[in-house]
Amino acid sequence: MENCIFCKIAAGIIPSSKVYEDEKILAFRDINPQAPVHVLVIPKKHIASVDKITAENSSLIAYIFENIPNVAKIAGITNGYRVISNCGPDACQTVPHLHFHILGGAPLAEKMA
Ligand code: DGP
Repeated sequence: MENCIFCKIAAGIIPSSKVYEDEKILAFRDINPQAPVHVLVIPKKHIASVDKITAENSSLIAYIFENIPNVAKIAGITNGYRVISNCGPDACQTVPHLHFHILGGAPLAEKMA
């Protein structure tokens, strides 16, 4: 999708620090890490947010989750992690391309909001 920063990262137009890539998904390090390990996992196909998950695209979401344990392992996480997806303005979603934050590498805050 034109002017989508994560579509450009998925296409290799904008460089990223890649952790894992295959034909369907890309995992790369967040530019503004909020934990010692902070990786974003995205579908290469543009989906705007969790709010746009449907029966037609949910197999891709399942595929992302099937791969998250491996992404966390490759990223060096050994003692647990948090998976977050901000959806919409109240959740402070800043990039309107579905992404799952994987945060770990140290004990995280107990509160999520
Ligand atoms: P969210 O607020 O959930 O939409 O998170 C978007 C995240 O994307 C935020 O933590 C910073 C990250 N980010 C934004 N632009 C770039 C970029 O160009 N490269 C990388 N690696 N991360 C980015």
